[in-house]
Amino acid sequence: MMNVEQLKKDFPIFQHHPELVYLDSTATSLKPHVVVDAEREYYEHYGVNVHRGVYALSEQATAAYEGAREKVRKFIHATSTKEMIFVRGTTEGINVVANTYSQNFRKGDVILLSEMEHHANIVPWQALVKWIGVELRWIPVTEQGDLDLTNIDELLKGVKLVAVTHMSNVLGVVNDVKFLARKAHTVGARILVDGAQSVTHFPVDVKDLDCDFFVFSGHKMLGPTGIGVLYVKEEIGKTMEPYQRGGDMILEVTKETATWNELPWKFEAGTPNIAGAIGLGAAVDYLNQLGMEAVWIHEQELAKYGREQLAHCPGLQLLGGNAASPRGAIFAFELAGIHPHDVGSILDEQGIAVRAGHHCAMPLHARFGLAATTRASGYIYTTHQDIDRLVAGIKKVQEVFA
Ligand code: C6P
Repeated sequence: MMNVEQLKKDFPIFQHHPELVYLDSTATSLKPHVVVDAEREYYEHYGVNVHRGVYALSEQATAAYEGAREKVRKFIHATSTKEMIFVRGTTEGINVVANTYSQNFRKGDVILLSEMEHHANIVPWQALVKWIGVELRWIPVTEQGDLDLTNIDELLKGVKLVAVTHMSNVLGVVNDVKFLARKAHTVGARILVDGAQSVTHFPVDVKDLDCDFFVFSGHKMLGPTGIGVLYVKEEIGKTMEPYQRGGDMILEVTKETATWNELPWKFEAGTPNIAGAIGLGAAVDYLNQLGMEAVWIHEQELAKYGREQLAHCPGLQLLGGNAASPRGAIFAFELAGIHPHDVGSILDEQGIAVRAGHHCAMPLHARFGLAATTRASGYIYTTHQDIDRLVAGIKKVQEVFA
């Protein structure tokens, strides 16, 4: 059982805003001291470049940067650090694949997405419709908020790549990507899993899932902004062209041509986000200390409690409230007759931070006939009292608009 009140002391933001009810962790998580300290220590004690210098400080920076890579490798159970490419975040990770792996695609090839994708897992593929003439196909979402896999065999015909989210940033549902990976592989397709929300909330084993690509962002899992990971199975990474070209990603350059460095550095052109990677490593250490199983138990309890409490709010409709899939503490809802932006503003006046809008998932909102919702989302530092404050805050909103 996690001691949330004790754990909150690790997060400096609560010292600056003791009354804050932070329910926007799906957008970004708060950062514990250890992450901020790890970045500061790098800049203050050994803040030099990696892979280049022959002096001790540079070796120290390189060891810390590559050490962070090893930590994230272990965290998602990848086989080798060659499969762990540091990128800016989920968005960049997906763009790398869309820009380079797409060299395998031909006109008429199909990419299978789902209706619950974040725009980051839609828009890069739409570019390939224009550039190559691929077709996008969609796994529907049921009224309850689950992926509708009834016709999955039909949907998979002609598919070269399945690109799906592991956990929806709106519905909070967890999709069975292991099943989808097996299905994709039976038709010779690859699968990319958007792990932006999953890796933060429960244990992930990319080998067990057998996904070909897995992407996530550091800032949603207690780490810094501007750092994330693209996991690519080594046999696939080897065949892919670099995404960007420049320093550090080369083996040899002549006036005419160049050859590429080994994996993963082939995909890391230029000076990387060294401090960010080290900060992410510290976030992984922190999460490991808590234990990801414990994080998920806390999250599911919070999800259950939140659903029960929100059910008492008259006129509140939870998106995907009856989904059968496992789910985390993400509550996107409509309040009858009140615009989500008004809900968000009045909650903010009460010290409750939520997100209002389409949450970068417009096709999903369109699926439910909505333009926007209010979204409250929790994480390891979220308490039942935070949920109670939200429910009281919603009542206040309704009083204002009565
Ligand atoms: N979702 C949200 O408020 P970046 O911005 O690259 O770190 O992550 C993009 C992304 C991709 N996939 C999923 C499932 C996501 O939830 C996100 C980020 C935030 O829901 C910010 S829009």
